[in-house]
Amino acid sequence: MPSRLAALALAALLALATGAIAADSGLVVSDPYVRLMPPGSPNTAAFMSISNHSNSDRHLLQAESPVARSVELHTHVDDHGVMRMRRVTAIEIRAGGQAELHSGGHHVMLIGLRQPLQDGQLVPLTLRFDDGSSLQLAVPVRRAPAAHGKH
Ligand SMILES: [Cu+2]
Repeated sequence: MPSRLAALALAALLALATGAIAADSGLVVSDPYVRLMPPGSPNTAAFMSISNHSNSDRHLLQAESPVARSVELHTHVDDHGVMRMRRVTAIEIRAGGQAELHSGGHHVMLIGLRQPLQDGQLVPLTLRFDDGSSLQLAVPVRRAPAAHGKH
Protein backbone atom coordinates (compact mmCIF):
# COMPACT_ATOMS: atom_id res chain seq x y z
CA MET A 1 0.00 0.00 0.00
CA PRO A 2 1.83 3.08 -1.25
CA SER A 3 0.17 5.59 1.08
CA ARG A 4 1.08 3.56 4.13
CA LEU A 5 4.63 3.18 2.87
CA ALA A 6 4.83 6.91 2.25
CA ALA A 7 3.62 7.59 5.77
CA LEU A 8 6.18 5.19 7.15
CA ALA A 9 8.93 6.79 5.10
CA LEU A 10 7.88 10.24 6.27
CA ALA A 11 7.84 9.13 9.90
CA ALA A 12 11.26 7.61 9.44
CA LEU A 13 12.57 10.78 7.83
CA LEU A 14 11.24 12.87 10.69
CA ALA A 15 12.83 10.48 13.15
CA LEU A 16 16.09 10.74 11.25
CA ALA A 17 15.96 14.53 11.20
CA THR A 18 15.48 14.76 14.93
CA GLY A 19 17.63 11.80 15.90
CA ALA A 20 15.53 8.68 16.19
CA ILE A 21 14.26 8.25 19.72
CA ALA A 22 12.34 5.36 21.22
CA ALA A 23 10.41 7.45 23.71
CA ASP A 24 10.05 5.02 26.58
CA SER A 25 13.34 3.23 26.15
CA GLY A 26 15.64 6.27 25.99
CA LEU A 27 17.50 4.92 22.98
CA VAL A 28 18.88 7.30 20.37
CA VAL A 29 20.45 6.31 17.06
CA SER A 30 22.94 8.67 15.47
CA ASP A 31 24.91 8.70 12.22
CA PRO A 32 23.36 5.59 10.70
CA TYR A 33 24.48 4.54 7.23
CA VAL A 34 24.38 1.56 4.94
CA ARG A 35 27.64 0.93 3.15
CA LEU A 36 27.51 1.41 -0.59
CA MET A 37 28.91 -1.73 -2.20
CA PRO A 38 30.08 -2.39 -5.77
CA PRO A 39 27.22 -3.33 -8.12
CA GLY A 40 26.37 -7.01 -7.88
CA SER A 41 27.37 -7.38 -4.24
CA PRO A 42 24.85 -9.71 -2.60
CA ASN A 43 25.28 -8.29 0.90
CA THR A 44 26.09 -5.11 2.76
CA ALA A 45 25.95 -3.80 6.31
CA ALA A 46 24.46 -0.98 8.33
CA PHE A 47 26.46 0.97 10.90
CA MET A 48 25.40 3.51 13.54
CA SER A 49 25.84 4.52 17.10
CA ILE A 50 23.09 3.75 19.62
CA SER A 51 22.98 5.73 22.87
CA ASN A 52 21.11 4.51 25.92
CA HIS A 53 19.82 7.38 28.06
CA SER A 54 17.93 5.09 30.42
CA ASN A 55 18.99 3.60 33.74
CA SER A 56 18.99 0.02 32.57
CA ASP A 57 21.07 -1.94 30.11
CA ARG A 58 19.37 -2.59 26.78
CA HIS A 59 19.99 -5.14 24.09
CA LEU A 60 19.38 -4.88 20.39
CA LEU A 61 17.86 -8.26 19.54
CA GLN A 62 16.71 -8.04 15.95
CA ALA A 63 16.76 -5.92 12.84
CA GLU A 64 14.52 -6.04 9.79
CA SER A 65 14.62 -4.43 6.38
CA PRO A 66 12.58 -4.96 3.24
CA VAL A 67 15.67 -4.50 1.02
CA ALA A 68 17.29 -7.77 2.12
CA ARG A 69 16.14 -11.37 2.29
CA SER A 70 17.47 -11.66 5.80
CA VAL A 71 19.01 -9.36 8.37
CA GLU A 72 21.39 -10.53 11.08
CA LEU A 73 23.34 -8.96 13.92
CA HIS A 74 27.04 -9.59 13.41
CA THR A 75 30.36 -8.93 15.01
CA HIS A 76 33.93 -9.45 13.84
CA VAL A 77 36.20 -11.87 15.62
CA ASP A 78 39.92 -12.26 15.22
CA ASP A 79 40.40 -15.86 14.14
CA HIS A 80 44.17 -16.34 14.27
CA GLY A 81 44.81 -13.01 12.59
CA VAL A 82 41.93 -13.26 10.11
CA MET A 83 38.91 -11.09 10.83
CA ARG A 84 35.74 -13.11 10.37
CA MET A 85 32.12 -12.12 10.77
CA ARG A 86 30.09 -14.01 13.30
CA ARG A 87 26.41 -13.82 14.09
CA VAL A 88 25.45 -12.65 17.57
CA THR A 89 22.11 -12.97 19.34
CA ALA A 90 22.23 -9.49 20.85
CA ILE A 91 24.20 -6.25 20.93
CA GLU A 92 24.38 -4.69 24.38
CA ILE A 93 23.87 -0.98 24.98
CA ARG A 94 24.80 -0.26 28.58
CA ALA A 95 22.78 2.12 30.75
CA GLY A 96 24.09 5.62 30.15
CA GLY A 97 26.45 4.32 27.49
CA GLN A 98 26.42 3.65 23.81
CA ALA A 99 27.04 0.87 21.33
CA GLU A 100 29.15 1.64 18.30
CA LEU A 101 28.26 -0.36 15.24
CA HIS A 102 31.24 0.23 12.98
CA SER A 103 33.35 -1.35 10.31
CA GLY A 104 35.36 -4.19 11.87
CA GLY A 105 33.01 -4.49 14.85
CA HIS A 106 29.33 -4.97 15.47
CA HIS A 107 27.09 -4.32 12.49
CA VAL A 108 23.69 -5.06 11.07
CA MET A 109 24.19 -7.44 8.15
CA LEU A 110 21.87 -7.11 5.17
CA ILE A 111 21.98 -10.47 3.41
CA GLY A 112 20.61 -11.13 -0.04
CA LEU A 113 19.84 -7.66 -1.36
CA ARG A 114 16.67 -7.71 -3.43
CA GLN A 115 17.89 -4.83 -5.62
CA PRO A 116 21.19 -2.97 -5.98
CA LEU A 117 21.32 -0.07 -3.51
CA GLN A 118 22.02 3.41 -4.85
CA ASP A 119 24.20 6.09 -3.31
CA GLY A 120 21.97 8.33 -1.19
CA GLN A 121 19.02 5.94 -1.16
CA LEU A 122 17.17 5.68 2.15
CA VAL A 123 16.88 2.12 3.42
CA PRO A 124 14.06 1.37 5.87
CA LEU A 125 15.46 -0.42 8.90
CA THR A 126 13.62 -1.53 12.02
CA LEU A 127 15.53 -2.23 15.23
CA ARG A 128 13.90 -4.31 17.99
CA PHE A 129 15.09 -4.16 21.58
CA ASP A 130 14.73 -6.39 24.63
CA ASP A 131 12.32 -4.02 26.36
CA GLY A 132 9.83 -4.52 23.55
CA SER A 133 10.54 -1.14 22.00
CA SER A 134 11.53 -0.67 18.40
CA LEU A 135 12.95 2.07 16.21
CA GLN A 136 12.10 2.62 12.57
CA LEU A 137 14.89 4.31 10.67
CA ALA A 138 15.49 5.54 7.14
CA VAL A 139 19.19 4.89 6.76
CA PRO A 140 21.10 6.59 3.93
CA VAL A 141 23.33 4.53 1.67
CA ARG A 142 26.82 5.95 1.32
CA ARG A 143 30.43 5.04 0.80
CA ALA A 144 32.41 3.89 3.79
CA PRO A 145 33.94 6.84 5.64
CA ALA A 146 37.58 7.69 5.09
CA ALA A 147 40.21 5.69 6.94
CA HIS A 148 40.31 8.06 9.89
CA GLY A 149 36.72 7.10 10.62
CA LYS A 150 37.74 3.52 11.27
CA HIS A 151 38.51 2.23 14.72
CU1 LIG B 1 28.40 -9.29 8.77
